[in-house]
Amino acid sequence: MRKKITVVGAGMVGATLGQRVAERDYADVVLVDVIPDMPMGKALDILEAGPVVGYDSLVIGSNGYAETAGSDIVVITSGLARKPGMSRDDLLRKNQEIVTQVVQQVVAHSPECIMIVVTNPLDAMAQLAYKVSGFPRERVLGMAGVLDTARFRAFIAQELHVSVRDVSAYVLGGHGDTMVPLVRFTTVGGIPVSGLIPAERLAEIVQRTRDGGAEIVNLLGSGSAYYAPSAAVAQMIDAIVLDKKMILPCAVYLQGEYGVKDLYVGVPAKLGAGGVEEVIQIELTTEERAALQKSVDAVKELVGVMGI
Ligand code: TXD
Repeated sequence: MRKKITVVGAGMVGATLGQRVAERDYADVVLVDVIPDMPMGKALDILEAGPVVGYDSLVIGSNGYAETAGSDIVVITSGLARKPGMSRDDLLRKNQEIVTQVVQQVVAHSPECIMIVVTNPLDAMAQLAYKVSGFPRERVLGMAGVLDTARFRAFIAQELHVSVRDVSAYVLGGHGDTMVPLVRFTTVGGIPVSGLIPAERLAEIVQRTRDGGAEIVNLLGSGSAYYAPSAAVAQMIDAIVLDKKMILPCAVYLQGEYGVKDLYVGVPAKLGAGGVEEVIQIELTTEERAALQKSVDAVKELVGVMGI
């Protein structure tokens, strides 16, 4: 049986993800959106690329959830995108409403699915999806760390004129201004980056990573990043569908790990067929711990405002 992957929100991230998943040729794809006919149009367009690109994935669009029934993975991208000058947190209330309604539908139609949340503010929306779904934490995770890490890796690779494949990096914490790039665990061909890039320059690269989302928003003029975000979600889906046991930074509901309880925070996690199979714990320095705490406090505040 082919897997079924539903993407709720057929906007920029959702539709691009639909294309990326269809091209993997290991699952059928359902795109759901509230805009009449739009998801059907995008789905048909992706389906019609199959003969040229060489995939047999079925791609269906819908304004409802009947077609999503029994999905193995559901990705939630529905919501409003950030506009220039708008913070992630401004989106909070509207997206809280949207995500609550969507999760209720998802649970009703695919009670066994693994949910990947993408809608911003990411960590708070993941927490909302977890609470509304009643799923175990293994089956509700958020995408942010893979994207943040990808940005960090891309900038380091450019700086050193090396392949992005040679750069490994970790980013902990919440998605946004409080993310914590772990320079200590960032290596180029196995060599710690701190020995390759002067500290001052490295600090600039870290800051650019933190502002990575805003940099794209400002350049685009309308909408926000979607090529790299959809690539990041697709990698998480690969890890789950192919049971790869990949260690990827994801937003996970912590239950004591890193000294954090009952909160979604970005941490390295092992992803496989069961979803989040393990939270990887790293010993942090005092400074890193303080930076992570700032991040935790920011998520706590949002979650408090949302009353969840
Ligand atoms: O790292 C990350 N987590 C992120 C998050 C990286 C990139 C984008 N990030 C966030 O994802 C962004 O801030 C937004 O909250 C979401 C989706 O971003 P995208 O750029 O795809 O936004 P679009 O193009 O506006 O698409 C959102 C779609 C749009 O077509 C709406 O009609 C639809 O969501 N929408 C709904 N679909 C289904 N059901 C409901 N209720 C609904 N409401 C809106």
